[in-house]
Amino acid sequence: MTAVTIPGLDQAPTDHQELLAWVREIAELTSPDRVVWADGTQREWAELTGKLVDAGTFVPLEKKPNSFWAASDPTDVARVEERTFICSVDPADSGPTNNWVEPAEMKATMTELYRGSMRGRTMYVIPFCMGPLTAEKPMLGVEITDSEYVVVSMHIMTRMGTRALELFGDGVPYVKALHSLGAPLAPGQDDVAWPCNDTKYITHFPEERTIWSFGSGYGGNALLGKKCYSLRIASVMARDEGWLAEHMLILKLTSPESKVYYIAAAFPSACGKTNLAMLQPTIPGWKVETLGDDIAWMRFGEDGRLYAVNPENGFFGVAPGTDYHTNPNAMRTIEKGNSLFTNVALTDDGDVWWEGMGEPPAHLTSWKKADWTPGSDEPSSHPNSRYCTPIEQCDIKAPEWDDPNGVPISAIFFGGRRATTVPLITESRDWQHGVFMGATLSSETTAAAVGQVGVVRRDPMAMLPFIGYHAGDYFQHWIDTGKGADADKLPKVFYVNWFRRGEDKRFLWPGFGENSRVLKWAVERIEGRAAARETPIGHVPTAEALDLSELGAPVEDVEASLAFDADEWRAELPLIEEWFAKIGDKVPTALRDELEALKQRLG
Ligand code: GTP
Ligand code: SPV
Ligand code: MN
Repeated sequence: MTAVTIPGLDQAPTDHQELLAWVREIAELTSPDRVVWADGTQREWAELTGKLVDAGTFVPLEKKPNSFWAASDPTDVARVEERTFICSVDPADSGPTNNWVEPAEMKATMTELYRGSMRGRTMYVIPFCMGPLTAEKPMLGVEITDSEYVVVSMHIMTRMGTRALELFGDGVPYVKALHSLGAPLAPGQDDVAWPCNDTKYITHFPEERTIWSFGSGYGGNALLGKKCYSLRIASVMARDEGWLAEHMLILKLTSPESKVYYIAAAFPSACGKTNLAMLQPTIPGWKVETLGDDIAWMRFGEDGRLYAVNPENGFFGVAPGTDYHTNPNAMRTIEKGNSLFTNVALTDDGDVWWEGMGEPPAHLTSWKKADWTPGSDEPSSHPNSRYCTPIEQCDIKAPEWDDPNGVPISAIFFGGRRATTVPLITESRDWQHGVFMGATLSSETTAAAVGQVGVVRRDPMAMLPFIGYHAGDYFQHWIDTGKGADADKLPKVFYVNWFRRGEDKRFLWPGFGENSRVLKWAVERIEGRAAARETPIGHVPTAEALDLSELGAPVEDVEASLAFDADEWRAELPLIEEWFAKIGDKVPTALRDELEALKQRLG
């Protein structure tokens, strides 16, 4: 049998036979017009962004250098949790929180979808590395995609191209990640600005460390190094190898005495990670620098402390609500250019605009590509619209953000979006209690995933859509992580809620830069200096224990944000029980003990 000839297929910049065989197999299945290996150069960026402008996918911005505006298909705007699958060999390994289909059946279904799915398009092969290239064991992957938007986004979000390919070798593990828009073009058929398919699958084969994605061009569904690899597949690797892959920002906090603390924080999607990671403190003498805004990989160092690395190379941040008041550091980062903006509004003079930026201009082009004026019924930007920008150009990046050894974590924050019940900050009693706080974390749903917004659900460790295996086993893994460690060296665990509301529905706590006051209290607790009152749910500061100097908000609001209400928490107990019932037999005994103890304390 003669091999199929596809231009570019035989011009690979590697002689890695196993990789070449996979690339050939996919090319033969998907039938692209040509194959291109992404090299990650500026020339490639210029060529592909040019191609996207010609296709009508991108509009170059007049006001920001080397930056582009894109509007997606209105149906392809967020992660699709309903269409996300963990196809473990044993369904029990996928657990009650994931969708599961038998792997062979899923492969058969998706193979038919992929057959010819790249016709009329270019198939790109993107070698990439999550985390520093200089890591002892670099975390490699290859994404095959037929989307130029994905290639240029991967330029920002990952270390990719030649510098990653150089790290590949015989027997060096890498994750295979296959992506197709599912929008083949017949000869002469005109393309659309945002090709995609109504049928979508975001599928993971955890034992094979393989990802198959079909039908969506949106970030979390298509940039497969991000949630698919760095959380769903990596959480399985982490379970097997004794580390943690978490949906966490990493920040560096320096006190007025020049003492450094690294803090990791897990909040569900669109609940404040990027904003906290780039926080500009309002209290004098304190400094925050950023290491990462979405994902942390953590493992114990030789000194027994937990060290965190950010696997990403860019920020894929929620645009609405971001401005010079809330997140000046993000604004300064995107101002430098080299950024992509998806589903925000376009101004008439070639800049981007979104809700939260202050007074809107008299006329905009909305994310739906329609005329928009301040009187319009709908927002100009989709609530999950995003900017995509390199960490490298963030003025407040910590110099050690790219250190393969990571940074030692002093505190872990879990947090959610709750209008009631959950105080501004609560310190856990110990690691096991902290794991209980994380495992029972609740939050109102947001626009970051397709579905209803504002519904309270349990989102354990902010990982509900990202745990690549059984949630009960994942909780046990967290418990075990603490058991093997020196208790004094473990991070202290806190539970925060920036989103509590007063009776008039207003946020009680001003948030954003003012959250520095909460960070200060947490590190003072670590130092044994700050006061707290003991409540049945943990240690909560009194208003006096927080530094409230020159805070604009009324002290009654701060007190209300810190309130512990036993009735509200008693009402929470059946919800936690229901959640544990869903997880079933695999809820660790340690967490059942914690629930019993909480019940006792609540009386
Ligand atoms: P993902 O990128 O989806 O994982 O989101 P994220 O967790 O990084 O959330 P982000 O920081 O982008 O914030 C999401 C939304 O929450 C934005 O609209 C912010 O303006 C808002 N937000 C962030 N921090 C605060 C805060 O301290 N208080 C209030 N009220 N809103 C906040
Ligand atoms: C999230 O939803 O948590 C995000 C955006 O960070 S996405 O890349 O779509 O996952
Ligand atoms: Mn996220």
